[in-house]
Amino acid sequence: MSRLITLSLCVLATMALAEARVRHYKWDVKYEFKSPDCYEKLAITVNGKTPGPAILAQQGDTVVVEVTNNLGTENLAIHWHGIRQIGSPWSDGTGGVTQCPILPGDTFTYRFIVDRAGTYLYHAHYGMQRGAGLYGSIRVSLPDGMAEPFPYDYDKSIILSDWYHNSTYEQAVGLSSIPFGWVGEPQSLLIHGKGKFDCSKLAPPSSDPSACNATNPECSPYVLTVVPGKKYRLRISSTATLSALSFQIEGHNMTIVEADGHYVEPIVVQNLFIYSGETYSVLIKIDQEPSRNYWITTNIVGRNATATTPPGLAVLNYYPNHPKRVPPTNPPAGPMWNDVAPRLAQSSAIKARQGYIHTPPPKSDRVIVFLNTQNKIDGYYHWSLNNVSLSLPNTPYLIALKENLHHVFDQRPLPDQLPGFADYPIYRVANNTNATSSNAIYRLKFNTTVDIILQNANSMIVNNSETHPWHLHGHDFWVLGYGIGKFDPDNDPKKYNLANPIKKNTVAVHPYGWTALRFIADNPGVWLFHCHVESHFYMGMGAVFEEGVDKVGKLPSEIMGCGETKGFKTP
Ligand SMILES: *[C@@H]1O[C@H](CO)[C@@H](O)[C@H](O)[C@H]1NC(C)=O
Ligand SMILES: *[C@@H]1O[C@H](CO)[C@@H](O)[C@H](O)[C@H]1NC(C)=O
Ligand SMILES: *[C@@H]1O[C@H](CO)[C@@H](O)[C@H](O)[C@H]1NC(C)=O
Ligand SMILES: *[C@@H]1O[C@H](CO)[C@@H](O)[C@H](O)[C@H]1NC(C)=O
Ligand SMILES: *[C@@H]1O[C@H](CO)[C@@H](O)[C@H](O)[C@H]1NC(C)=O
Ligand SMILES: *[C@@H]1O[C@H](CO)[C@@H](O)[C@H](O)[C@H]1NC(C)=O
Ligand SMILES: *[C@@H]1O[C@H](CO)[C@@H](O)[C@H](O)[C@H]1NC(C)=O
Ligand SMILES: *[C@@H]1O[C@H](CO)[C@@H](O)[C@H](O)[C@H]1NC(C)=O
Ligand SMILES: *[C@@H]1O[C@H](CO)[C@@H](O)[C@H](O)[C@H]1NC(C)=O
Ligand SMILES: [Cu+2]
Repeated sequence: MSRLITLSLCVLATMALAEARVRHYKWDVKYEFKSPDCYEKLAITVNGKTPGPAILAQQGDTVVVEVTNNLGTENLAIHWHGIRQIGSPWSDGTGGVTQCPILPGDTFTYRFIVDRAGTYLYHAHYGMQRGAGLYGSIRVSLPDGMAEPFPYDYDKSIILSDWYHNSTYEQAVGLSSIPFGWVGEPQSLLIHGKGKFDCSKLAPPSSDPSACNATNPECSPYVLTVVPGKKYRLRISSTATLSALSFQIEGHNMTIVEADGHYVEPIVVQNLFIYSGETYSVLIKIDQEPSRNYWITTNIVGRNATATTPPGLAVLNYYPNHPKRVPPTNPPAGPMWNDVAPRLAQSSAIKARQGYIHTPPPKSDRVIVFLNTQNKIDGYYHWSLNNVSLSLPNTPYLIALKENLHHVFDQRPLPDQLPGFADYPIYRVANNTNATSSNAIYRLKFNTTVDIILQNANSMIVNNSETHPWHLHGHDFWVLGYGIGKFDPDNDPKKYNLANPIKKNTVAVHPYGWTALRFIADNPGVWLFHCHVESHFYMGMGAVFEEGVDKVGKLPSEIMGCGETKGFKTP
């Protein structure tokens, strides 16, 4: 159970005189031995759990989370994914960008307003910690008296993730070594923190039955008990470190109605494709033969994990059947992992719901084309945007910019387009794969409209281009369009959807494809924009945007204490 204390009730001076509450949480973050897929290893828990406790709040509430770092020897920062942090950019929880990390033994208080109803996430944002299990859901309900545009009887959250047996340290060391040590495919997929690894695959001593115990209740499958005849809203989200996923419920179609906190014009699907950092709500009707249970499955798409990672399995339990009763069928096979077309089609089909359309400005003030490439720097593998791989400075950008510490990062502007982009060969391994590393940032003119074109390319492996889910902090963006091939700056913008584009905070760029986004730089602060694949971001796949930092209020001294800000922290 989460320790939720409603601290105070206060009346907000809004026109409607709505009641806004403070939702106060106290979190103890530590390492514990856990067996989410039957294999015992260290996991980061929040109040003893992974996934951590759900944050439940109502639109307009203030969420206060007092985080104590009991990891012992490791720093910590927690990001509130999808919450824009309007007026509280120092609470974004991005280590190196908006705050110094929380030191072992310290307590840090995040305080922010959840200004829009919807489905969001939280997760660690320091090093590769998310992969150790620190994640959970944030569910923001509508104000009293307001109703969703779709009826349902029950509301449930399911978080999907992938799971590795190696520690995030073993992974990080491999990624930053010569020779390069790739993390490989995950050992398991977890549905709401539960998976099943085949212990018989292990050699001694790991095969010790106490270290991998198939009957450990911690790895019994996740069971969703449902009542026949009812309609369920399932809030599906992914915190996967690497895997792009598809999600299915045997015998049941799903109607997508929400994406990243925005209503979707309903579409019916059999496979929900979901990329790390995305959240969706789907509606399902409990209308099938009621005398049995059904499989809930998730599979890896976009990478060939057929020999390495079994599908994730959970059970849709039709009440009053026994929840442990195994469905009488084999789990249905997922979609073909290497078939990009249905994924691109689903991405393109997600549009804003009629009646809830917020149209984008018809034109942008600036267009940034980000060529996504895999590169080498001094023999080490990296990922880059326009040939620049992001490295974070010791002093977080928000503090450096607000306190005018100009020497702590490279002040030179970065290119809005790679010189020679038009001739760049996106379908093959580039001749010279060397890139540069930089901590320089993009400075956006406040309140201007910015377009981002994500351009995918071949990696350093022949005939390979990966799927990258891109996440923007501090904003939602409109998704204007997708395409396969090289973006054509003269003709492709004519095909943008300006009529009913969905707003999101995370979006995929498909293999060899491009994705066009638009947002308004109207949230004073410093915001990370990055690939949500944990290892890709670790290898530099990101950029930083500054906008209106002069309008940011006084920074709390609790975010200081590292780099050049050591003396700034008042005891
Ligand atoms: C774990 O990491 C080591 C290197 O640190 C590597 O040799 C091994 O293959 C990895 N294990 C798995 C299961 O990927
Ligand atoms: C495996 O887990 C079961 C259920 O908790 C327990 O009874 C059994 O003793 C465990 N086996 C070993 C070898 O630890
Ligand atoms: C799901 O949708 C497919 C395609 O539209 C349809 O053929 C099928 O009958 C539907 N299944 C159920 C259970 O409604
Ligand atoms: C995927 O991997 C499996 C097992 O390693 C292999 O047999 C298969 O050929 C691969 N598929 C493709 C399309 O490369
Ligand atoms: C790429 O980097 C490597 C290692 O730093 C260096 O040896 C090589 O000359 C570089 N190649 C080019 C074309 O600059
Ligand atoms: C890159 O390599 C390809 C194939 O080896 C060659 O055809 C092409 O001329 C090279 N391009 C440049 C710019 O060096
Ligand atoms: C990327 O940067 C490296 C190092 O500065 C340079 O040698 C290379 O030509 C650049 N590549 C492109 C495609 O601009
Ligand atoms: C932002 O720009 C819009 C449209 O140009 C304008 O209406 C609005 O007042 C501006 N807001 C701020 C804070 O400058
Ligand atoms: C890469 O793809 C091209 C075009 O489909 C094909 O001709 C070539 O043989 C492939 N190369 C490898 C190494 O698979
Ligand atoms: Cu990526």
